[in-house]
Amino acid sequence: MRGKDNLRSAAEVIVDQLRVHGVRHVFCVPGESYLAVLDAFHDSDLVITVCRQEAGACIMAEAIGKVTGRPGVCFVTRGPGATNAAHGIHIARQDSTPLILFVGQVARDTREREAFQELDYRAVFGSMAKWATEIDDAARVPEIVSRAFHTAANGRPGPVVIAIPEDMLIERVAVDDAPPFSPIETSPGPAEMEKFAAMLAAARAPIMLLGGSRWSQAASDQVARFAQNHALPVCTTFRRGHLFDQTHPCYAGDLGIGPNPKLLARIKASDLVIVVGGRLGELPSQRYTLFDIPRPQTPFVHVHPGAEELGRVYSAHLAINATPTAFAAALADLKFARAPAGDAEAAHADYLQWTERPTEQPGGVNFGAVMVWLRENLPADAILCNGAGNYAAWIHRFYRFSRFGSHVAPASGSMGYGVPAAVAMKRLYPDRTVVCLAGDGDFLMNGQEFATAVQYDLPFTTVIVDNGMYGTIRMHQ
Ligand SMILES: Cc1ncc(C[n+]2csc(CCOP(=O)(O)OP(=O)(O)O)c2C)c(N)n1
Ligand SMILES: [Mg+2]
Repeated sequence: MRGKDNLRSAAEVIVDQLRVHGVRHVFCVPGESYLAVLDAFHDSDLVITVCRQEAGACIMAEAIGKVTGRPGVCFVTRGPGATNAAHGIHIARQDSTPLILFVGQVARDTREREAFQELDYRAVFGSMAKWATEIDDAARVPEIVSRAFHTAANGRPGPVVIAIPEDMLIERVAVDDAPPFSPIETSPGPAEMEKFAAMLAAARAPIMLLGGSRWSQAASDQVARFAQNHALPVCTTFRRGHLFDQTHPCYAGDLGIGPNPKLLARIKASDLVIVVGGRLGELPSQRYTLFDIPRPQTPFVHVHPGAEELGRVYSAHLAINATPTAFAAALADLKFARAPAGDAEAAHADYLQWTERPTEQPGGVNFGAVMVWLRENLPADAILCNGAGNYAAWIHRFYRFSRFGSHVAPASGSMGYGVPAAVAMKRLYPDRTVVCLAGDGDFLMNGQEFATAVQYDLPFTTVIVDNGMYGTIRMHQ
């Protein structure tokens, strides 16, 4: 996109960096604060989705980050655009999703006068984003955007916010593109894997809990093979059911809200807990009651890609700073003096018994039966998207996810997620079946993105569980 003078506007440099770093999809709501970027979009081959509201746009980008492991990208205008987009930033933070939000900013010579729609994004997003910054110098666009990709995707992934002053965007500069980024794998050391093997070999009743991000289909398959070889029961934590094939004979169930009491009993009776990828936050830990803090009573292995998460809540007997992908790959090389053996068969039988048939429900519609129908009729690679509400309990209990990325939903428990996530999934995977499941309250929080789906001809099915109330809150009351 260089002119004859070999110069590019900063906006063009930004768009070129997106291309360099492998971005294909950008979600946005336009704003006069970043017109130069809109012009640069026009001349690029990026696939742009113009959304109805910034919360929807940012959630779409977050959903892309969730299933690809590479930062989703969103552009919004300053002030109200940025505060609307905060919805998606908070989800990316809690869900450990790589995401980059670009926010238009007032011109540099008007800053700090509280100019039109001005906000200090470092302050506003300081505690919500993994990094919040502003680009002052057009020549540093490649450096800062490159750092944003690395920061968003490495270690424990999260959201990055970059403010881009409108006058900076039109400056013309001669700069080189940054080299393409790729997420950095953190691998477990041989000594750690040896210790892990010894702990597993000594255990009579081990259980593995999968969560967090930085997974892939290959990693999920590697864990499944390892589990099968050692009869190791594997459960998934809240909203991470797609990390393990739930039809696999080692699948022990979903550890979230209202889990199978037999699964809880099994975890409490286990003599080795192996947490891979997740933080074991408030919901899967059953409000932090499952394990003692800081030192769990049960031998506890914690594998996490973010070093700062190890020891933050749980002081594990063995902490391994590794991505789930690298840890899963290392499992195949483990050597055991005595083959470990778990009780996967009984654990899976408990799971099947808990989920086989929908429970009796009052009223004309049994949502459990709807989920059982969906699990029997949807293709295995169908993608289910949802937000928050009591209705989601039936998804977790009765659906059987079998592929990585087939459940796209917020571990942060944010309403309004399903519709924008479904738009993003259909945009990313036009040939796959996408189903949005939403409560009546949930649907209307970002339901306007239905218009985006229609505009871009993105057909997906939405099932609205209409009980005429914010049922979750009624329940708590
Ligand atoms: C953005 C957001 N706002 C508010 C809440 C609090 N909240 C959690 S569930 C819920 C009600 C959901 O209602 P609905 O979507 O109709 O589902 P139901 O519980 O009735 O099945 C509310 C208000 C939330 N989780 N997220
Ligand atoms: Mg409702």
